[in-house]
Amino acid sequence: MTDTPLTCKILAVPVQEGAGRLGCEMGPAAFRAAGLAGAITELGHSVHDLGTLMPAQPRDLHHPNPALKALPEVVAWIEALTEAAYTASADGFPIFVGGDHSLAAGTIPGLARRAEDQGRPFFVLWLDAHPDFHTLESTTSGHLHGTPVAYFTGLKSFEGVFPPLQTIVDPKNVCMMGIRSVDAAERAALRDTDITIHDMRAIDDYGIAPLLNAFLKRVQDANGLLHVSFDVDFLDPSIAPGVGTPVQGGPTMREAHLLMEMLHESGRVSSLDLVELNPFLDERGRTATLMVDLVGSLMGRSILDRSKGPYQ
Ligand code: HAR
Ligand code: MN
Ligand code: MN
Ligand code: MN
Repeated sequence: MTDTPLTCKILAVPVQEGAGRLGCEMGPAAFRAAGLAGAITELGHSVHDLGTLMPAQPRDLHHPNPALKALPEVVAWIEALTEAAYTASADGFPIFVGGDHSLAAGTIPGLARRAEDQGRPFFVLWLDAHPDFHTLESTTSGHLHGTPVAYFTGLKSFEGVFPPLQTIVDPKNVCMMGIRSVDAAERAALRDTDITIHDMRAIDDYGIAPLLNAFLKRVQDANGLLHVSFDVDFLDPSIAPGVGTPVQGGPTMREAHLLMEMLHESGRVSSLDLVELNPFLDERGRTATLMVDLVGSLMGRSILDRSKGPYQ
């Protein structure tokens, strides 16, 4: 357990070209309006606002899959993000506020490169209804927010199109939770990876806590750094309607808080993506507010004082 005050560095990343619906570019503003910074400082941490990222200059890029949408624009974001994530992770606790989930195709490679510089194994906890494991060939929607995991785990499809990866994330170090919408091509591809996938069936069967504990133990044993990539559609849409691709049957509010509190207690989390919040689709800010509450749990808020350990 750790209660060391963190220096959180918040970077706003208004990318929405990776998603099929407009609105994610308003995500950073909604997080700000819902009090993200205050929820963190209230817990004794400090917040450093890194402002708003701008994409690189889009280049002419072509790919044989005609379904692909906004490829040059998304690649331009990924280029800027990789650099920004590498720089921001030199010290402190970076929080990347999106924006759609194509953001993770930039943040995770930048963070992985930093971890490698530091000689630390790098782990990813992927909280999402979707595995986002399409290749550039397999996606039929063409929405690039459905591809980042295939890219940062080193699948060949992206070579010569997305920026070259300086550090590939070992699929054995990736754990997905909350998965419940998997396209046929993803299902087939996931059979051949070493990614740990806890779909909703597994969560129903075992519960969040034992599944997460097993992964956290692996991170701990390796003295690893842990990045959490939190797609808002991980949550059940009854509590988090403000997303572009809602899928019924997700984790409850209490399951999500439990997960975030356990992550806090592990002391292992070193960076965070908050993605896919779509304020156009939200209801009176309730999704943004819930997400800020969940960040509070990740940053150390608990119902009772747990400093003497649980259930004393
Ligand atoms: N698998 C679907 C597609 O590729 C949905 C993709 C992703 N939606 C997200 N990301 N919100 O998790 O179009
Ligand atoms: Mn996603
Ligand atoms: Mn998703
Ligand atoms: Mn604590």
